[in-house]
Amino acid sequence: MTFLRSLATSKGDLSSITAPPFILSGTSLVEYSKFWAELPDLFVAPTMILDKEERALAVLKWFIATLKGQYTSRNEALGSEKKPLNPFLGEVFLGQWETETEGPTTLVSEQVSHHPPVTAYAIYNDVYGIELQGYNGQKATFATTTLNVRQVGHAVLYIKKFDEYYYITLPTLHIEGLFYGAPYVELEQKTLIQSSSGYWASIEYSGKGYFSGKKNTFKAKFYAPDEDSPLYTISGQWSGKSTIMNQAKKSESLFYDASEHNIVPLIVKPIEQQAEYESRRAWEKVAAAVQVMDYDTIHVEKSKIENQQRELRKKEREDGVEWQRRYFELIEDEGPLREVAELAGVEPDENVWRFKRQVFEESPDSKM
Ligand code: HCR
Repeated sequence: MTFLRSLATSKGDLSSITAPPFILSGTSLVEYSKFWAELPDLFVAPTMILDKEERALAVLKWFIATLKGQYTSRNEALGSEKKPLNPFLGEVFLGQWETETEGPTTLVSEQVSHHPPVTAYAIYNDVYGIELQGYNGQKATFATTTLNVRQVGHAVLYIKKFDEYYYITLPTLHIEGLFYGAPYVELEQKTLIQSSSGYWASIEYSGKGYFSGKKNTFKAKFYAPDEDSPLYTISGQWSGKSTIMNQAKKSESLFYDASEHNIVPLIVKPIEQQAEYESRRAWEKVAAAVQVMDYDTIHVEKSKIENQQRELRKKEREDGVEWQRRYFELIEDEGPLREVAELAGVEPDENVWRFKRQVFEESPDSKM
């Protein structure tokens, strides 16, 4: 009950929620950017497709494939959703996927704001010339026993060979099962994926019982530029199987089957080689205490980090300086991104977090 009360008074800031220890995770939210590219073959697949329509469909397939990791992986691995550690300003998470066919795919994720919390990320593969950049924060509201979470931010996928952008909005979600101490995520409302080529898709989510008796279901409509009727409709479970229907031919076939794809583990530097602002090194003692449910140590070690951060902010205020983000900068949103957002009918953000790739590549952090 104390926990539910803390949710009710959290005022939209997820970081202020005090969760009971059995719902705590030893993983920081800054790590969650990795869920975008745990299937590197699907991430790079669109770069090899010459036909615009087929390429936009491959982007849609990759996006659907990312959802299982993003929204159900903690449940599958740990039995329920957990409250991730609340990243501190300047916390960085770095890693690389290395596969024989796709070569290296690099991840750079950084906490660029603490109040409100915002994580920015860049994921790129130079062998295939593809890059994803994005940022997200969350706004939460609590209703009876459900936590509603609206995601703020967006992701943009860029394919170099075709100079093509895909503007991706993020789904709203809610956390169920809180009353029983077994939280899980359900997606709701929709995602838009708008390509600069004009092709676009709208994906509508629902939980168990709305579209069908199954959980994690979606219905997507895929449109050609300036068309009102969809070329394809895709439906099924994003954590399982989905099928695609060609609307003209009325023919149906398999679109995606999550059980046929295994995630590629991200390679992260050993903790001893990480800088002190890298996530797993910074949270090492808290994560170890979470593992063995040593609540006193969790509290002591978390407080050390929080106090250190408070001291840093105080010093910055005294010196009249602002924290310098390492690998991202806030820039005015101009050019192609603004255009794709407008094509998607989405109000473009005034400012967006952009990856400073050169700064990253010239830093020791980029050496794996
Ligand atoms: C809502 C959530 C934190 C935010 C997580 C986000 C939205 C972060 C960006 C990723 O790209 C996608 C993503 C996936 C997660 O599913 C989502 C988290 C699920 C739970 C967590 C809450 C803060 C946890 C609250 C837990 C209860 C027990 C208080």
